[in-house]
Amino acid sequence: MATSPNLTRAAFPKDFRFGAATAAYQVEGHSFGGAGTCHWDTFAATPGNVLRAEDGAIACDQYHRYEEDMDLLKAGNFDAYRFSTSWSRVMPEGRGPVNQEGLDYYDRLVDAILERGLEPHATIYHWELPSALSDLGGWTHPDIAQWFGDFAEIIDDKIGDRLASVATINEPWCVSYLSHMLGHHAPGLRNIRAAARSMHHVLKAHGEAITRLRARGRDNLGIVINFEHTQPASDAPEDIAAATRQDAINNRWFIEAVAKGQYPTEALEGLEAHLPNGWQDDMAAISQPIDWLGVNYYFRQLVAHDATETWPSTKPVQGHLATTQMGWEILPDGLYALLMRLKNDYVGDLPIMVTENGMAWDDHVRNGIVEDSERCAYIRDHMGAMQRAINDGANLTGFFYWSLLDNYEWAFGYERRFGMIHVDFETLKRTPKASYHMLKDLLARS
Ligand code: IFM
Repeated sequence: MATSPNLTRAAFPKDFRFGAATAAYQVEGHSFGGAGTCHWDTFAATPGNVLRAEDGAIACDQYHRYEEDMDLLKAGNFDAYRFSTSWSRVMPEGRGPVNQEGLDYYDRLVDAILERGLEPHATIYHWELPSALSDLGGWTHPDIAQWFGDFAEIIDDKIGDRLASVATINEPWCVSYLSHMLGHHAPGLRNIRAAARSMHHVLKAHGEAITRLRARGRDNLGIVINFEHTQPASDAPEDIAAATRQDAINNRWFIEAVAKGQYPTEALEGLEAHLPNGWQDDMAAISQPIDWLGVNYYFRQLVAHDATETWPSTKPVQGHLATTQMGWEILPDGLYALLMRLKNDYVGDLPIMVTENGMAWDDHVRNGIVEDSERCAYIRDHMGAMQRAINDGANLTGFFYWSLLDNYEWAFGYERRFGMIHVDFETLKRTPKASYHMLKDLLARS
């Protein structure tokens, strides 16, 4: 793999935007501003689900400190901020009454972004499903696409006229399969029927939101999908087949639905029996045109066949590559391969933004400094992969580092630090890390 030590802004197209990303529940502080409870509150309160049973009640307190955070972003020479809007903050019951205080927060946040000459990029749903909807079955409920469409319109009414881009959903695989089949995220189910339904309903919700926002004249609409670089753990035919199944479920299911209006055969073989009746009728709305695609990429995953498991009978295998604090194997070439695969097999010249890429590390502040050289190398190498993809014809228009701040890393609580800015979770003091300073230098305009 070629390393890219000397990349600067000038090595990217003129209009390429560099930003940093966060998500509402991970940074805002869910106990502030009249937010209702969400399924992450209840999931975290269940012993064993989340490290130290931590939740998002305070998080980084961005609800009160967003001005300071936007100042840091601006001072770092970034162009854009990617944030999400919390469903349970805006609609504490999920449907019906709006919490005006919660909605007004996003108004202030967007103004603060714009006042600094930055672009606001919003994601409507990044995982805090209101408990009232979760209690009704959440993403398995047949009406959730309509509920989500209503929420999307409320967000659009308030801030839609000022957004550089809007993503409907963040990481539909995590919303559905990770949360309903593997049980790692809220609501913590391990049920193939719930998984299949949520995998379809989350896409149906995406389609519903696109239909409604398009009808309002919006032309900056997309979805953010996460991908891994899936490889077989060996040359054995059963491991190759297992990797193909995992690729179909984790990588192809969502992009194939959005780009082609179909689901991959290798995934349907296990899931079709559990999809809602008439699912085929939804595929046209799911695959209606979007204006851009968001790509989240972090790691390579080796996969082996596991005969002791029910379908899809796969198991993850640890490879030999260097890993992050998450145990994720680092492979920048996987990002290059993904961007070229998306161009060649799915979206052609549709604009793509890398909406998340970054790494967790056990960072510490020493004498006021956080030396995160591993993260600096990770960022440079992944930027190098992006640049090579652009040179080879990928229409990549932006990159958002995940994350602006250390924050609530879901089932891992506050232990896993992805930020380019360190957060002391006792005092909430922000300390820019070496990676922030590296990016600041690299992004300085000459
Ligand atoms: O923190 C998450 C984020 O919420 C979604 N994408 C992956 C990140 C790191 O795990």
